[in-house]
Amino acid sequence: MSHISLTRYLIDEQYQARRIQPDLRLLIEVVARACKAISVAIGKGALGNVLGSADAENVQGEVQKKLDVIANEILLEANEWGGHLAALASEELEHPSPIPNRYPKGEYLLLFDPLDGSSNIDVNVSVGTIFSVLRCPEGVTDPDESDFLQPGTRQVAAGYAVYGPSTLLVLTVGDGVAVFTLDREQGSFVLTADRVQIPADTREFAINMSNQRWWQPPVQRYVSELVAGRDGPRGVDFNMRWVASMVADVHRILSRGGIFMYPRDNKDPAKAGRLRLMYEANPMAMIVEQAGGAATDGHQRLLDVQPTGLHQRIAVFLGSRNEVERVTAYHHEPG
Ligand code: AFP
Repeated sequence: MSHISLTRYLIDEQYQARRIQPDLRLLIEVVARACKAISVAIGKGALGNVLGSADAENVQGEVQKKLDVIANEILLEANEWGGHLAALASEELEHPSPIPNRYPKGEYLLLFDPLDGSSNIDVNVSVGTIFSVLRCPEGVTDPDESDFLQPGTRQVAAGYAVYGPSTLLVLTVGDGVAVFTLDREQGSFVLTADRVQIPADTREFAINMSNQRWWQPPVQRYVSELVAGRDGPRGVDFNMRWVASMVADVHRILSRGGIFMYPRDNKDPAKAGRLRLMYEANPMAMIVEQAGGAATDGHQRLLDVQPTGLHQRIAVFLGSRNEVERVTAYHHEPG
């Protein structure tokens, strides 16, 4: 079966579905090319002097891995000169990065987590890159952080690359979810699945159980029912997976269903959760909804949340619609 390329898919979305503008097509192709370069760097492993700590901390106060820095630099360099962006933001940078004055500017804002799951990189477990695309507000030529603070419903595109046994690019421009596999011989992403759908029901959940004692009551109830299995109120057994790379857990759910949870917990009451809204939760929520799933923060639809900070954290429940709706309903019950 001859697979169409990412470029052909984007051309069809531009001319047939009339869903995207040329600059957005260029943006996505640039990000895909950067993900190919990141995949090559990761693939070298210990042979490429890319593993281990970078002996530096990022804005989150987390020790950076060398590949966090490498992936961030690849994405920044690839995107600054093309003329498609007004500015970009990264998990690794405290403030948005402006487009240098020597380059033309465009109408889009790009946000990304350059290397998600970096605590897994040194043990050879799948990691990824997550990205989100917004429009720069009309008439704004030098966007600042406030121009990025748009709800997830304003995203014009979202995607992730997962660097696993194969390297995949998963993308939505609002017309369903497409999966591209990197053909390493050709050096190009080719379409291997389109209009992916997440089953509404599942018997598989993903959560870091070691935080259980700090969960709030609705999550305690929901997970204990899953663990009780056929002997409990659900009447069936469930399985658990936790890769601790969001891209890997979300891709499994996109592929066969499931529910992914990173709730807020009382371990650090000041933190609203671990995952970041703008460049982890929102892009994944757009993808999951485009695939027929659901995504909430336990109380409301994630894509409706009005951001208050570029690096704000939020609780995440996403995946098979019926399970996300159940655990969200538990948050709305009294007591
Ligand atoms: P790192 O990038 O620091 O490894 O964090 C990955 C992540 O943001 C997300 O990809 C995982 O789902 C989650 O954190 C794992 O968190 P725990 O290590 O607390 O399970």
